[in-house]
Amino acid sequence: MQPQSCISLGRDKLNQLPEHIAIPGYPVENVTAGIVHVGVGGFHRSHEAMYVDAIMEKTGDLSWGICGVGLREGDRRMQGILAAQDHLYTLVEKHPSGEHKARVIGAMTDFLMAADDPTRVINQMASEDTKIVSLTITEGGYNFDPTTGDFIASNEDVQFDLANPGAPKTVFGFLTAALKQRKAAGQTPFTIMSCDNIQHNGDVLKKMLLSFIRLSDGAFASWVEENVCFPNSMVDRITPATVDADREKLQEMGISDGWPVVCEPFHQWIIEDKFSDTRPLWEQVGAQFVPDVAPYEKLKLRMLNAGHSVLGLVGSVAGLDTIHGAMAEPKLRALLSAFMSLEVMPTLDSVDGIDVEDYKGVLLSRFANPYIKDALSRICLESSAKIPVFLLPTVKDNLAQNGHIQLSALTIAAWCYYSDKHTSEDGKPLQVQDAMSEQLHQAAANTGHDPLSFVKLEAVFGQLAEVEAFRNAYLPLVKRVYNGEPILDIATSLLSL
Ligand code: CS2
Repeated sequence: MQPQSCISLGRDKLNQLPEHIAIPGYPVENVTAGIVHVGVGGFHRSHEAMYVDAIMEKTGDLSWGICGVGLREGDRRMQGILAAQDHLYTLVEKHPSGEHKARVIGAMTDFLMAADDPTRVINQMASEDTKIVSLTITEGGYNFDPTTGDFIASNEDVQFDLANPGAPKTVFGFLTAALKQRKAAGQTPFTIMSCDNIQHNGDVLKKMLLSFIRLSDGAFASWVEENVCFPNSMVDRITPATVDADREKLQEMGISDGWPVVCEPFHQWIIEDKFSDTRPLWEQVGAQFVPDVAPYEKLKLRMLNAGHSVLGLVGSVAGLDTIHGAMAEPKLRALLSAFMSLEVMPTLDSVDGIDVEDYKGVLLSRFANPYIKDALSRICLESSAKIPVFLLPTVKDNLAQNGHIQLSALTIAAWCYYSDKHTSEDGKPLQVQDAMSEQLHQAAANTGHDPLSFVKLEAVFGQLAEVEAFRNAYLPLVKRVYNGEPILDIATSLLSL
């Protein structure tokens, strides 16, 4: 039940909130949108929107607000809830000490559902006030073939957009329509900024968008290529899915918020300083602008994201539920630590100002924060889009330099078991949410007849199954997992070799 002193979040109630909840010091009603963001999930709200809120607080320049856009029907619930609270929401940082720091974020001006009014979304992007269109559309949203890196032109929605350029469905259709308007009006185009966990995320986005545009208009593609900037960036902040307990905790703190965001205190944003037009001075609130983001991206994707996948896949098969729970299991923590040191670190490039050993130490303590309660199910969802980006590049580099691959191979064997059985080794049901779940399941279910069946799935693994050194590492491990040897014992045996 809502305690009497609990205030429902809304612009006119901000001043009534208890003191321990920080509120914007700027007039939220005066914020105007300079950014359109596609894919408003927890991560966007804990990261870019937080930086926007911070820069508005610091400088008083209120022209960098964010108009959110939802492309998927699944976004409608959040859109409705945020609209009802004037697009305000609470960001709760959970510190390892147990302290919860709450702040209302005033960065968002609006949230449009693209399917309801595609023209409005196109016009919003095309408006001269929009300097940046940013995206968090997940690794799978870029529509590239993970083995060739090429744009998948046969995708149904892509074909739809080619036939219906005025009412598109994909992000590529919207960006194209809006950029065409900007060009026709003789205006400077907006910057297109990817905030997804993909190596060279800006370059990949540029390649995909240009491939899409070339399908209908080669000359316009050349204009986009010459005039639009797509900065690469490394984004980082662990943001678990919001659960009811988070809403209840906020009610105890005196605020009723339909969809708060919870996250760790740590945040990092490293951006290539390459913008088509002006940009917020995010360096004044902790972001770092650098000429080359690649080594930072590589470090983060291979250490943090792949580290998460190791804990997620091996931990789920071992019957664990959360990242901090996995870290509390000494065998799994040792596996993760060895994975980072033996398999990832030898493939990294040196990064200015970062000591990789220190980076690893910080990561291990971030993962161990017991208040974050990051579910392994969140980590494991859409693994078919994540593993080729997070883990397989490390395996390929190690194969090329005769490096260590066993711990990666064990993680892939765990993923095979997970995809086949949809349960942990002790029979606990595991949630499977993956665009390729059917193909993964079929390939994995054939392991009894052909132990390489899972890794022969070329759409995910390319030609990996043909590499002898990989087969030699993987085969005994997948057999041991299927023979019922506890996965954490297998991990331990690999570490003591
Ligand atoms: C996670 C990321 O989705 C995943 O598998 O590794 O969401 C991770 O928590 C963020 O990238 C942290 O910055």
